[in-house]
Amino acid sequence: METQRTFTILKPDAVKNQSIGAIIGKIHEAGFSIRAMKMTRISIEEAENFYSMHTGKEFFERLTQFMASGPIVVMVLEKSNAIEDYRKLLGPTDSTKAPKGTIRGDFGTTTTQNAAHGADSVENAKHEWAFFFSERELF
Ligand code: 3AN
Repeated sequence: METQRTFTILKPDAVKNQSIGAIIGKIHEAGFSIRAMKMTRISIEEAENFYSMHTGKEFFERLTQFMASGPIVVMVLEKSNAIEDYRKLLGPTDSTKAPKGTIRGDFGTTTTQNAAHGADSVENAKHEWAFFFSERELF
């Protein structure tokens, strides 16, 4: 299987709970290498844009307010089959249904506060990391 890249956000809950070290450890243990990483933040408008596919849904305001509520850590991860394997490592969207051993099972608490985001396709991953990283920040 050829090498693939994915994009992840460690969400404000993970940073606030001091879980980012453990999550990065789990990411490394699962065989991903980190090709870009930074701590940053997004505005509510940027969060609305990032999650525009969920505009109008019952949880949209909660989600965008939460994503803009504090620092986040953004990363580009590389591995064979990275998109699918990282989503498996994340577990399901609802943290309460995520098995132990997954990132959301171990570090998330709800459906909104679910510790991390993972891109769902190669195209979306590239689009998402291009918003956060310049060429010189990608390795
Ligand atoms: P995933 O991140 O598992 O791919 P998406 O893309 O469907 O899930 O949803 C994006 C984000 O929106 C989720 N990570 C979660 O924080 C939030 N979200 C999705 N569905 C719900 C829901 N029913 N209630 C609350 N928040 C939700």
